[in-house]
Amino acid sequence: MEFPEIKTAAIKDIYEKVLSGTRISCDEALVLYTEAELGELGIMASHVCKSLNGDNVYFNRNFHFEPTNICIYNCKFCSYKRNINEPGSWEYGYDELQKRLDAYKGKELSEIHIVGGVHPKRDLHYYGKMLQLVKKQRPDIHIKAFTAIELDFMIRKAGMSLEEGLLALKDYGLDSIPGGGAEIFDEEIRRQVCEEKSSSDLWLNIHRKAHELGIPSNATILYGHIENYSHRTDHLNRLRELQDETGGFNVFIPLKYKKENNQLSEAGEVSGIEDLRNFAVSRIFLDNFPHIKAYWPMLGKELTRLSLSFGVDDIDGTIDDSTKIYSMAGSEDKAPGLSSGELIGIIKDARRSPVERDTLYNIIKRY
Ligand code: V47
Ligand code: SF4
Repeated sequence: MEFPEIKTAAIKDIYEKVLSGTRISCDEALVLYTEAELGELGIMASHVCKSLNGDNVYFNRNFHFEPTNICIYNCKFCSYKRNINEPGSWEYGYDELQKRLDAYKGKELSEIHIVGGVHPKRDLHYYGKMLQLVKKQRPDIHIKAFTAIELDFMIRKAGMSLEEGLLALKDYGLDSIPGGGAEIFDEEIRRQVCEEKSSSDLWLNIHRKAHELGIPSNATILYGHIENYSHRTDHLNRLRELQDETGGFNVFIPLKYKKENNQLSEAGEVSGIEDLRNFAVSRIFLDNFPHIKAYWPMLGKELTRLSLSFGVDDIDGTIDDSTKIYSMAGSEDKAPGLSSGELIGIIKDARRSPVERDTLYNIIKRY
């Protein structure tokens, strides 16, 4: 087949593979990162995206509950972490959770996302009771909670094995695991940006075990700091291999590094073009991930709109002023919240079909 609009032979070969549904290699992903024009990436990524999801772009109705920003770790990219009693630290317990749930009484909602710092004094049972509280009040909503890093600590603190801990949390009400804590799997870069954090192998093992026990999960990458394209490709490859093994990942979420108020600020932030490039290569490479999510509180509304032409089919949820991870790192939205009407507007602007979903991508309503 001739592709007159495509410049180089290497890209033409990859283009043919992508159009015929053939998996690309790590070397080919590197070629895409380094040589492909943005337009070429958009065409390939949209092809993969539409072959998996048609015109659908998903969103959900959710809110975030962040129990604490007190954390035993010191990731260099983190703007959020505080020590116990440090100004700006917070701890929200059962009463605050109850208040948040009360505020949603009678309102449409399909998910609560619970994530926070690794508090030195809290174990699995403390958090398990939070899950119980949510399930008691709202048995209808899905609980997506705790990154692999939080899980590792709270399970060890409770003196349990990984399997015992995950099963206990499932009993308490855990439905799925969010994608945070993956950061960057390359051991040398991970050492430089978050040395103390659970290792890459441990992150992957926790997700593997969760999948085996019937707990689905999400995956992320933190990109745009000191890593290079090979590190990103290696990260994607480790995820693709695990997904081949278990099939338990729902969605991949590239998280753009934001530079305010943290120790990596000198790395700066990558451009919007780089964000689009990264969405597209991720979509093309991760052929076994059903969905790619643009997390709008981090990207802003304009880039989120554009990402829909670069392989993205999910723009997360209404969130409702409830996450501080990005606002503290310099995102333009200080109190993130978009109504479902605004989310639908963003999707329609890209001439795609808005679909409200639950956490597992079951369709709730088409607009
Ligand atoms: O692991 C921390 C990231 C993650 C910064 O699963 C930063 O649906 C950018 O994982 N700049 C936690 N990113 C959030 C997360 C997440 C978010 C939305 C949806 C889902 C999901 C998961 O936030 C951390 C880290 O990678 N992060 N600091 C920063 N300065
Ligand atoms: Fe703690 Fe998470 Fe911040 Fe790392 S990114 S310091 S684990 S809150």
